Amino acid sequence: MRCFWDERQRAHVPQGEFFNGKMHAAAEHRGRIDAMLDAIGATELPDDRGIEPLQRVHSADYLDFLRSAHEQWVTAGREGDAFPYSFPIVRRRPQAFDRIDASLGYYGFDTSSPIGPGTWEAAYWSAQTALAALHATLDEGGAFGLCRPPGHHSGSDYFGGYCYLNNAAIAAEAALASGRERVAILDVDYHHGNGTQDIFYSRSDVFFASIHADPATDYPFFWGRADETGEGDGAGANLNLPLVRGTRWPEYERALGTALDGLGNSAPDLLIVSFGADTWGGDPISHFQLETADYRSISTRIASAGLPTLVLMEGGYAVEALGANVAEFLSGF
Ligand code: OKP
Ligand code: ZN
Repeated sequence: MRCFWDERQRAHVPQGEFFNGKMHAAAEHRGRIDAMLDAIGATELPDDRGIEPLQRVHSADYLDFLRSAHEQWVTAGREGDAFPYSFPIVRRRPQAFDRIDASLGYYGFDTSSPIGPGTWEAAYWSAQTALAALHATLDEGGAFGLCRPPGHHSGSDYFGGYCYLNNAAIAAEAALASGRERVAILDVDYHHGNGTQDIFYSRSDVFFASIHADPATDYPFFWGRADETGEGDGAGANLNLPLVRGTRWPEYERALGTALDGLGNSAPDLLIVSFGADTWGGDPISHFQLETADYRSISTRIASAGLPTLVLMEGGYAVEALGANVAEFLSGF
């Protein structure tokens, strides 16, 4: 399986994240990259397909914000990473902002996702990596994009959950733009892919299925319940399968069967897998109990759907096992 990766994805160097009332070392750090690169071997560089594929998913004002946010932060006299700290709890309306503080809270939904001087560059090349792997998949039936930063928590006009650009959504839109009629996205990260869900919630051409920790107990808390099934044209095209903390392979396998049946019924031309290895038992921020060998079982089941399949990296924070878990997952294809 061809693997894509660009060294410019290292430019995002989060200085920390805020939760439980204090700063912690960033879970989504560059050590993850080396763990994965060591395990998967040779990678290829993405081409630069420009901003247009990003614009199919993200609003122009959000892209302008993301590109300039850290510079605005510095101009405002701040040091270190730009962090949101005040959020519009009431429903938002479009408005112009003069303060970077306001923009950060408007476009960001948590305090885990700092914007540093290299965040735009890294997120841009993470998205280009997804696009390169998409085109390899369209040509050859499958590929892996080592996306970092990840993407599935980012919506059309928001960042959060270590995600700034939604790589899976950008790949899905590019596939549609190049003539595919229907795409399915299967999200097997531990956390619900709220950004991807939001982007396609009222669309019938992109089916979204997600297996994740129940938002009753886990981040991102405000999305991911089973009764979120899509709306308008997208009614029935969103399938959430929340699972309890402590989930092991037997229960996971049942949910995977349900997800594959659901997305199979949508008759997609292409499957995009948002893959997180944070379902592993030893993950430092997550609470499922999958084992390394289970990743091959998951991917074997996915591969048996017989669809062209693009795998994109999302989370996975146990650096000591990340390489093995990713390699095990890819081995099933
Ligand atoms: C990103 B992905 C830790 C709080 C951190 C952010 C989690 C982001 C997960 N207790 N919250 O889906 O792997
Ligand atoms: Zn995750």
